Amino acid sequence: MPRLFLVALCGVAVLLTCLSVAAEAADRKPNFIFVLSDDIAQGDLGCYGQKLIQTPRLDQMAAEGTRYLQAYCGTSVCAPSRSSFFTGLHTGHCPVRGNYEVPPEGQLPLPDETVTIAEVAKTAGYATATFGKWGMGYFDTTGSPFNQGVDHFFGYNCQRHAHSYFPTYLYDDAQAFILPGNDGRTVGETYAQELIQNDMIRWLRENADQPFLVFYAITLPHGRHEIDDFGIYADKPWTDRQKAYAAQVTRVDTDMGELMDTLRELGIAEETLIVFSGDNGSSFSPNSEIGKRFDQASNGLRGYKRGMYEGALRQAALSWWPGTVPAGRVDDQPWAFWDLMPTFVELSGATPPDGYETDGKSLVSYLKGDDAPQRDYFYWELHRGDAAVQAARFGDWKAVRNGFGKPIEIYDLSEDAAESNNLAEARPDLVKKAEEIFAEAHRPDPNWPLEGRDELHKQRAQQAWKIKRERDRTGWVPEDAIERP
Ligand SMILES: [Ca+2]
Repeated sequence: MPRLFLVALCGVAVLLTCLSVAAEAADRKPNFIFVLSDDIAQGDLGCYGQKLIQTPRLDQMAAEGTRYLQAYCGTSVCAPSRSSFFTGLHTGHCPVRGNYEVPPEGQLPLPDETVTIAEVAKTAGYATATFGKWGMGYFDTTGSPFNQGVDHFFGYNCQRHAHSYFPTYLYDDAQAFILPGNDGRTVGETYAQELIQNDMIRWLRENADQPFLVFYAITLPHGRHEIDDFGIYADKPWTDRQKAYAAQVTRVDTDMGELMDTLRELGIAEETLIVFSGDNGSSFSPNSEIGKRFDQASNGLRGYKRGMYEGALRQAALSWWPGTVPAGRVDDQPWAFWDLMPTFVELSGATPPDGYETDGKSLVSYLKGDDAPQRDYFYWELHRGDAAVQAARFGDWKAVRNGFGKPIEIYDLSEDAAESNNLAEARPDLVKKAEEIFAEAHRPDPNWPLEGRDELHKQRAQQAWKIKRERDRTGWVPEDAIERP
């Protein structure tokens, strides 16, 4: 009897230990890492059909997680696309709706009252960090990462500064430090992505024992196509630009591999959701030097970066969360960047401030294998130099207006994902519906007028040109820049 009693007691002890481990795991709020690879497109990755560029680790991420065919970016250029993720708003509501450069460096800052995913994360006790390209305001403005909920930042503040992969300086938090051997104009000695990736991995290791939110805005493979090593492409019969492009994409792949390996090594892979995505469609016309070589448009979608057709808006997107996100799922339902804020709110149990309203829907059950949430419509606008363009998707209908006052085009995505057959003439009812959506979704903002915008945009373009000329002429670096620590 005593022996049996002892066995029973041991059994209870084991059960209690298991329960307490399970409770600890369940209590721990999941980590969220959003990786935004600048200008990467579906057609760049092996798991979407790319044949020449090697992406084994992202293909592995897709096999261990879910790959999306209709994941939509915020809009089809950098600053507003990332702002849409950061605010949970579509670009009819978002305070940033185009690329808008301001002196001495950086982009139009997020206003003080903007509610960001990082601020929401802080209220739920998360550590927060951003790596790579910020683009939402310089450090002395309301759009500084440190005014918007970010604990730690490492990388470039300004999008134009991020055009160089061998810049003269980077930032560790708000402190600029000099990179010797780089002139910011061509290939130099220190590859910025190397430092950024290393700092990201270092920070993860230091923060692995608490829940964290990471926004990893990788600048690759955006132009200029500069890299320190062509790697496996060195002997290909391609132009140097093509080799550099392929090597950049493979570099993103290698770095994602290191990220997954690190999470596994730290024992937190099963508590960490990674969403990997491009910020806008491919930059390349199918007839360009890179577009022709790598055939990124093989998915049959129309358009590319800066446009409103599906090729500009649908991203390469993967989710990975071992044990929670189904492995090997390939999903053909639509969602968009502004869904990631409410998704994170649900995952973290955070409470956004009173009055905050997202345009998105939580994707939590969808990530786990259910259907995508239903909604009335998706909406995009983009203020380019030449026009303010708009698009909406309602059901399988897609509406595009390539500039205010221009005619609305209508496509049926269920039969015509390539948007080749404009149904506007045959379906005035759908044109009217699109007009109503455009009117409802666009909240007027003095920075982003749809009408009478030409003079404003001319001034902005002149300002950006002046900033660039001045920076090029003086080799501008921040006054307080220090030697690399
Ligand atoms: Ca971009």
